[in-house]
Amino acid sequence: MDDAPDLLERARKLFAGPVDFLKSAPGLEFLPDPDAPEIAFAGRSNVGKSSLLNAITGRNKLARTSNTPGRTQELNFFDVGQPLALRLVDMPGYGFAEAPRDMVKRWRFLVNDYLRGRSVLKRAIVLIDSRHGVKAVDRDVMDMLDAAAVGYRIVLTKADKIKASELAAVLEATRAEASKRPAAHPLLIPTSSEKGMGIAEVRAAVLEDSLI
Ligand SMILES: Nc1nc2c(ncn2[C@@H]2O[C@H](COP(=O)(O)OP(=O)(O)OP(=O)(O)O)[C@@H](O)[C@H]2O)c(=O)[nH]1
Ligand SMILES: [Mg+2]
Repeated sequence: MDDAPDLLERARKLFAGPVDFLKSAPGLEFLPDPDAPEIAFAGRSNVGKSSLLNAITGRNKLARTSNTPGRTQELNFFDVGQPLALRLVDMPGYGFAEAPRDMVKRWRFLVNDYLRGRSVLKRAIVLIDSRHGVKAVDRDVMDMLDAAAVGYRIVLTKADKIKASELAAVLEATRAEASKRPAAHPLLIPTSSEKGMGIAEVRAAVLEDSLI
């Protein structure tokens, strides 16, 4: 971990530079050419994927966020750095009960097929809401990633919404789950997009993963 401060600083500089929306892909046939490393943000609807993407890029309205689950319905690609260093992918959420069944099915296939089959995907970031911990749908996605040998990091979101003692407990429980999973990174990152907690660490993790 000797290079950790260096990585934090490099990541800070990278994300302070150009970040541009590239395209929205409603299906796998619309994916951009696989010409840059990709890091994808996955997680249940409303967990805070788009908000985290905005927080790490320091841009409030880059990715659309909403109180209503199901805001993000396509794979959205964002180019980071000039020259292009990496691509962030904001994904539709899973486990969204109120959406029409066929729509949910379509998103699930899109997310799963992308995660399983994308050659330039370096790592997925699986977001877990600190208030709720790991749910059955999260386990389904992690099972799929483990089976496909796609590495992923677990990031806890909305840490500002719970007490420090509750955060410590959910971190411990989530760490115990992660340790049993072959493709999960052992280090968890607690975050708050609202308060800026853990954001520098996520930037560094994304940069590090892009270099794999
Ligand atoms: N307090 C707090 N609220 C947050 C945080 N992150 C996100 N939210 C709120 O949670 C709601 C959902 O955030 P989004 O970023 O749109 O969630 P998403 O995972 O992209 O949702 P879908 O696109 O529907 O899958 C919004 O009202 C955000 O303002 C956080 O760190 N703290
Ligand atoms: Mg979203």
